[in-house]
Amino acid sequence: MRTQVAIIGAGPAGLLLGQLLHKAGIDNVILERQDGDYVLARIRAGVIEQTTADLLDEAGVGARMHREGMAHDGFELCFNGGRHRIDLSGPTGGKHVVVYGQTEVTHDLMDARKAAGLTTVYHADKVELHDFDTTKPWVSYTANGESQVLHCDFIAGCDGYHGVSRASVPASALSLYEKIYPFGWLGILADTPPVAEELIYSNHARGFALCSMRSPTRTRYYVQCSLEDKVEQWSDDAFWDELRRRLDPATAEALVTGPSIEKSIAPLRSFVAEPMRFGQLFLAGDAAHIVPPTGAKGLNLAASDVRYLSRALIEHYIEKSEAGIRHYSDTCLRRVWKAERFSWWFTSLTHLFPDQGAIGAKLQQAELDYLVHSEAARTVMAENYVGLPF
Ligand code: RFL
Ligand code: PHB
Repeated sequence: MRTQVAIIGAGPAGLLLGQLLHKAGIDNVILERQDGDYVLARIRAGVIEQTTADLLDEAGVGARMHREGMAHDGFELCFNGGRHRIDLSGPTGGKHVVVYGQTEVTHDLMDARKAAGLTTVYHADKVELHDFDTTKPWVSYTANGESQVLHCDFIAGCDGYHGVSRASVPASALSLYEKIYPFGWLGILADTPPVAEELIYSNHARGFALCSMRSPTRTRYYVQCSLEDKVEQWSDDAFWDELRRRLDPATAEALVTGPSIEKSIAPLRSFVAEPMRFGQLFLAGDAAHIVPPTGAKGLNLAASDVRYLSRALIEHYIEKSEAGIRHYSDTCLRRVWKAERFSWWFTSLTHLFPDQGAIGAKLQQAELDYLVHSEAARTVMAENYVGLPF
């Protein structure tokens, strides 16, 4: 088989890239290790930045997001027993975010890919990348037990943190930056009405909590937990009790609980691999960088890489210019590092760190108090939360 761009991974990064390239008349094939249902079953991101929403529109897959997604122009910070609103649209000239699950984005992209008749090979096993330091790269894999070869001009590594793409690059060509946080997030999904109209990020002496949602009837809540915790140890009742303890009394009182329909623990990590291009191989999304979820930047960063990469490839094929390809890594990384900084800072401000001591807690309280009472600080928060401009 031959294609112009071989895309490894059918997560949001790979699917969105495939759709944008297809719209520009560039042929692409996606190789995915899992099946579509597995990809759709992963409950992950919930907050879409305006620029990501614009890109989904550009790819022609934004209609359902506009219909069913919930535009939020603020969120709340909870600390010291009270809730304080951070306005997003005032300080940013009317920008907002859209609360719409990653599962739904992926669904919309899969539907569009199917409707366009584009090739996605699910259950692609033993994917290996070859000769990407030449102009004739190729990918080998097995499908239905048979060995296959995909010849291409470029390879887009959109296969997440544990994928094969970054692992195929010689270690000596990579610089890795990593921070592992000493806690995780225990998340649950429930068919209950959201406790408030907007998201609530809570700093509490027992640890961080987040009240998020997927729809007016479906909620997504998180509590900071120990890395040693196992999901099975957390009954629904234990989760709800812990969440209530970490909210202010009025919010705790208003919380509607119910049986969980999903429960999982995610570790928190900051990670960047530099550069993001090796000859004809490009890394995009979680394959190149991870942020802790506080601030909801992961999916949005994946979309921003894909925006740069699709434009670079369109420039190459249509305008016969190599400038976008040459600058891809540097351009992405400038934006990546700013999102890394924001996600690290927001995590540091809201979580309980084992070594922070009494002084650490007091310093967090002082910064939160400053944040909600300073227009300058609120503007910095809003500008980063809605997504920095391109
Ligand atoms: P993905 O989604 O991991 O997809 C990679 C795909 O590649 C496949 N793959 C392979 N295919 C072929 N061969 C191989 N050898 C392969 N190895 C892997 C995988 O099966 C998979 O289908 O990466 P992508 O596309 O870069 O997308 C990144 C986002 O998924 C991620 O950044 C976000 O989910 C992060 N995130 C959030 N981001 C936000 O923007 N807003 C949020 O509110 C938000 N909340 C979250 C999050 C991530 C979380 N977890 C669980 C890590 C909340 C949580 C709890
Ligand atoms: C979510 O709804 O899953 C979510 C929302 C905001 C975040 C992280 C996750 O900062």
